[in-house]
Formats: sequence, C-alpha cells, structure tokens
Amino acid sequence: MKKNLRTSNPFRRVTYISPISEIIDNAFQQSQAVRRTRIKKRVSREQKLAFLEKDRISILTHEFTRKIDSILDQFPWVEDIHPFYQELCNLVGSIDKIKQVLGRLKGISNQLREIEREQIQKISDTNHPNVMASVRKETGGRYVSLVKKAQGDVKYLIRIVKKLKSVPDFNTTLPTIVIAGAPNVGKSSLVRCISSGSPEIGEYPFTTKQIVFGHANFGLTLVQIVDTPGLLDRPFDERNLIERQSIASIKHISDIIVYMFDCSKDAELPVEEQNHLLEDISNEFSDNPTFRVLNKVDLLTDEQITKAKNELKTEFHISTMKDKGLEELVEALKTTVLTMLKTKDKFKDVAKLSISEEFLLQEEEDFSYDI
Ligand SMILES: Nc1nc2c(ncn2[C@@H]2O[C@H](COP(=O)(O)OP(=O)(O)OP(=O)(O)O)[C@@H](O)[C@H]2O)c(=O)[nH]1
Ligand SMILES: [Mg+2]
Repeated sequence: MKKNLRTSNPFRRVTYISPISEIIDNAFQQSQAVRRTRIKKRVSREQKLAFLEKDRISILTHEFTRKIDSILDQFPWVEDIHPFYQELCNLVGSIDKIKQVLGRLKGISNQLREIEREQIQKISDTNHPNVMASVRKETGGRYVSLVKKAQGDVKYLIRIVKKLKSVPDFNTTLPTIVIAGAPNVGKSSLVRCISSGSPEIGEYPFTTKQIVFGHANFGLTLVQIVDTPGLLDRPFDERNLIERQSIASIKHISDIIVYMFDCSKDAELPVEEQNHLLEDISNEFSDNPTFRVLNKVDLLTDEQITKAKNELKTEFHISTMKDKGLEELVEALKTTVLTMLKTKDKFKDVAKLSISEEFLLQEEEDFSYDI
C-alpha cells in the first residue's frame, strides 16, 4: 500500500548514462578480446575465421546496442511522469527535445542491428580472410560514425538527469502545504518549526535554492510541507530557474499555500511588492486555500501588526523565532486539511488509510464548518 502512495522522482531511477566516447571504447575493448571462437566440429581455416569475425561483429553490436538500450530503458517516459516533474523537465530542458533525442537513440539502436545483419551476410558470402577482416573493420567504422552523431544528444540527457536527480520525491496522495513568499521572510524557519524538514536558514536572501520537503503528523494524516526558494515580484518570463521551481510547486503540487509576509525594517521586498506577488500567484496559479501569514511579529509594534491586518489582510501573526502564533496556525491548517480529506476525491485513499470513521464523526462535532 505504501508503495502506491509514493510518487518518486522518476529521474532518480536513472543510475548511469554512459557518454558516447565511453560506449565506443568499451565496445571495441570487448570485441577485441575475442581471440578464438568455440567450434566443435572440424572446419576449414576460412570457416573458422568467418566464425571469429562474425563473433567480433556480434559482440561489437551487442555492446553498442546494450549501452544505448540501457539509456532508453532507464530514462523516464516523460509523457507519463507527474506534471510537476514534467514542468521541471521543461525548466532545465524541453520535453519535446527529450522525446526527439530518445527517438533518435532508438533509431540508432535499430540501425546498428541492421548494419550487423548486412555485414555478417557479407562475411558469409566470401572465402577470403582479408575480405572478412576488412568487413569487420568497416563495421566498426560505420558503428562509430553512427553513434558519434548521438554525442550531443547523450550529453543533453546526462545534463537533464544531473539537474533533476536531486529533486525530492513527493507523495501525490498526501495533502501538501507549500510555504511561499519573498526572499528572507522566514519560510525555511517555519518549515523547521512545524515539520520534520530541516532546510538551511540564513540571514541573507535566496538561502533556499531548491525545494525541500518536510512532513508533519497532523494526527489524522501525514502532510507534506514544502519549503520553496524566495520569489521576487516580477513577470514569469523574467524569473530565474530557482524561482520557477517555487512556481512549479505552487502550480502542480500545492493543496494549501501558506504565504508569508515580512513587514519588518529588514524586509527584502517592499510590502506592496510582497502583496502584489501574492495576488499574482493567486490569480495565475492556484485556486487552493491560501493562508496569509505575517512573520517576525517580534520585530513589530502593535500598530504595525494592526496595519498589516487591515492592509494585507493577514490572518495569522507569528514569530518563528519566538515561537509565537505557531499553534494557531497549525490548528487552522489541520482544520483545512481535515475538510480536504473528507471532500476532495484525490485524498480518498489516504483518508481510508489514516482515518477511522469513528474518529471522523467525533472530529465533525468538534469543528464548526459545513461539509
Ligand atoms: N526576528 C525574527 N527573525 C526571523 C524570524 N523568522 C525568521 N527570521 C530570520 O530571518 C532570516 C531569514 O530566515 P529564513 O527562514 O532563512 O527565510 P527564507 O524565507 O527561507 O529565506 P530564503 O530561503 O532566502 O528565501 C533568518 O536570519 C532568520 O533567523 C522571526 O520570526 N523573527
Ligand atoms: Mg529559505
């Protein structure tokens, strides 16, 4: 059951993609190692040579196709992967290009087998040892020039995997809370306070450069809490790759957004821009419930907090540093998650797994919202 719940990062199962130069070197080493071939009955010298050269060609073909097929087997079928990982593919490369590259590699693998058939026939058609040896050499030459055409393509796939392999796994059936906001507002600090995640916290902006997942036990279910890199208030086209990861997680994996404001004098982004950023996110990327949270209240006066309430419509006023207001925020998140478990179709499996009916009924009485 656990296995079904997990959507692992499909790029993690790519163990190794050999560069073309390595594929060539390895194939020739293997085929040159064939010095004699096993023939049971007594045959002429020419026939023995023919067997030997055919073996060398077969081993060469096997080594080339084995390595290229292994790339095709390991590389995820990009059309089937979760939209979140698809979007990340498009951030670091392009799904269309990946499909073209994989198609070309498949074509090369097929061509290698066709050439093998042709060349082996040529050896069968001759009795001259010199011709046999030159057919084998010619085969090697044709293979090398064919696979060299894929050099750039294979490098491209290696680059994509390198960039995407470190993206964490996530679980599509667990409720997911994405913590978003401008740089330095305290997103990572909040994730550390309320989940198992332990992202780095820094006094400087853009400390977080990659999405980090933490988990929290909300009693009824586990939830995923996602720390995201800070966003600036600017159009999508102008965003860098780091910011685009945040947007991808808001767009594809969030069920709830916690948007954090920093109104202290150290705020990285003016308050108006923080507010505008939130409007942009809500309009463009998400219909999900969004919690407006003012952090660092320990640095603010009561007047400043009231101003934020009025102007930014902040609903929660916390200090991750002084552990203020966190309980209220978590309780509100729990309530929203509970509603989602009961009403959203996508959580029906996790709901079955983690909630006993009895407990649900009891919870219904405790909470004052309509189903
Ligand atoms: N005074 C005060 N400082 C805080 C509070 N929460 C976080 N900070 C400080 O704010 C700075 C930024 O905190 P982070 O949690 O790294 O902020 P972030 O939003 O994850 O930053 P980026 O990853 O760079 O976008 C750190 O120096 C924290 O110690 C708070 O409630 N009060
Ligand atoms: Mg951070």
